[in-house]
Amino acid sequence: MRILHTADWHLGKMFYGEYLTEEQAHVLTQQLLPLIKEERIEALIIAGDIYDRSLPPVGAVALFDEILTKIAVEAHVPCFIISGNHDSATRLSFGNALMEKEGIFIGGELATLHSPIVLEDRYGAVSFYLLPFAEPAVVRQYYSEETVKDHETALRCLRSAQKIVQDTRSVCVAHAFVTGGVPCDSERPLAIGGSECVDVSCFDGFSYTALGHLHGPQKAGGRDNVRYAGSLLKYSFGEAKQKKGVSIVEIDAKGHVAWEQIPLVPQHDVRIIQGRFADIMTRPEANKEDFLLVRLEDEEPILDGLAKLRKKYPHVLALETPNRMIQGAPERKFDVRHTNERELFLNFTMAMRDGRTLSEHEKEWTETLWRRLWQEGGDGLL
Ligand SMILES: [Mn+2]
Repeated sequence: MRILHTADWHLGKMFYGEYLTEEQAHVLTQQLLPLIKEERIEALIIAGDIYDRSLPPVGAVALFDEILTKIAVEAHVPCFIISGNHDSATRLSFGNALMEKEGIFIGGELATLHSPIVLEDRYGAVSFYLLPFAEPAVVRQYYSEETVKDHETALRCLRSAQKIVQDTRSVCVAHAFVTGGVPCDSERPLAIGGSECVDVSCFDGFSYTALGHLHGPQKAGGRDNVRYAGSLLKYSFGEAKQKKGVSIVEIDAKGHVAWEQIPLVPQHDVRIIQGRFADIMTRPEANKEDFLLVRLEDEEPILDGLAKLRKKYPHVLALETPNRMIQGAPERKFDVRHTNERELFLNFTMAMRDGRTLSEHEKEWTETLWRRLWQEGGDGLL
């Protein structure tokens, strides 16, 4: 069976004040949907965080509606969806009993999870177990299970509450932080205090586990058959170097798994560019429309830097000036009473610039200033 595993779409995500809905629509309609046919996909999995927030903006709901309809009506591929920590399980589950008839299976509310959904391919049955994200307190109360105290015990409880079908081939869909995983800047922690981690042994016995939550594509707990597909797009500048995409998973007759990661390429990439202002403004740049973080290496302040940069790069979303930042609070060893004004200025400059002294050009320039101050009667000020 060939499965397309994707996760963490975060529809309705706002990135530095810009909605990414158009970008998301582009990769979903122009790249992900065509893959279903091209790769002869027999089942699609979306492993949580469909939306970026529990009450998503209307544009995000309209996009998800369009994509789901195309999956069911045009592609005719069964689709398994679970809610993640960003979704509202109840809202995501709207109409799920009706949609099951069209092959769309949504795991959100605990009340609807009783047994796996079984699909057939030419080798026989493959069972899909949906384990949506749920707060430990919710699981403990719903199942009256006092032993549920953290995310791991909650997940084990959800798993054991499902009727197990005797089969050789099975797929688990979950939204969790498996111990040892590498997080990035755009995931919201699952637990504040206490452990958000679950051990990979929670997924023992499944042929493949399709995970959501971590936004970088990776295997979990060192196992090739327990994987994060990663998010649809880059949702922070910390992810600038990551390659986003979907996993295509093939389960053979015996339940062995092979997988391949297929990249998704957005219209506007998320990138970091670095250099001196004058250089960045004059050098040739191919993708000026990308979403950019600009790291200016200049020591001197650039007046209206962001506005000037945006004339060339319309989507500069963030600006950093690392060489102008003060690292920690420097110790001030000078004695104001026994220091003349020039030494005082030099010491102040060094304190503000992490110990770097004046360049020759700056020395010349400040010397001119001192002279002007003296000549114009500035001695009264000093
Ligand atoms: Mn997520």
